[in-house]
Amino acid sequence: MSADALKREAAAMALDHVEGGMRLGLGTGSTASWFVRLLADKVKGGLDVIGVPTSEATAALAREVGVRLTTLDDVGGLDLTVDGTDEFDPALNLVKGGGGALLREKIVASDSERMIVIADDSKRVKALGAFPLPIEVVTFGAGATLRAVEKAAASVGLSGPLVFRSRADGSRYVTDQGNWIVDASFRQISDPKALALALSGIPGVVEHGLFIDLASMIILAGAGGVERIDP
Ligand code: ABF
Repeated sequence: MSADALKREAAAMALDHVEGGMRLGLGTGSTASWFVRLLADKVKGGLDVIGVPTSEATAALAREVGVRLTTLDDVGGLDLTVDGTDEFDPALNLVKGGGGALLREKIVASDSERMIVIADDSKRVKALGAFPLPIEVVTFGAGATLRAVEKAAASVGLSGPLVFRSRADGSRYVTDQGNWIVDASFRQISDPKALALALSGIPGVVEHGLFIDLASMIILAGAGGVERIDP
């Protein structure tokens, strides 16, 4: 089965956890896009839900397929967020942000009662870090922020190249919030909580892609079928 078919399988299983009247966080990325599309089919069949998108891309997709949208300000908290991930470890710590939406994704996930992560089995790792950690930084003094990130990483025994994410045309990638992203290749992050703490204290760092204690469960699609992984 192709990776895309696996992503669709995981997204379909997540729908089993959606009930009428729910306020949903709508994730970003190709797996989360399957969830939005399949959710729209249920909406056409009469399911009454409302969603808060985690990116402009997801907002556009939701509008295209007919999923009703609102904002975190207006909805007063979310029942469930369904989102993808770049990596997850045995403790269900996540690395997210490959799609550039980590800031809104973390805000939405943090304002949800539950977060279901949908993934194909390529995202499962013993330790986070093979996927470069996205770190969202303000554009002012970004050079100084990078030096501070290097120091913070070193304080927890990590080092590795820090690269500003760029677009295909070579220009700086800019997030929906107008910030830049640094991809940090730490290779193996043995203590994600310690790194998250060290990064969160840096003035120019808006957010990082370590999602600690946010995932309520993983729905994982692999060659052997779809399985639910709980903390
Ligand atoms: C998004 O899903 C991002 O945080 C993450 O990078 C992406 C995973 O992408 P995909 O589902 O396309 O593999 O939430």
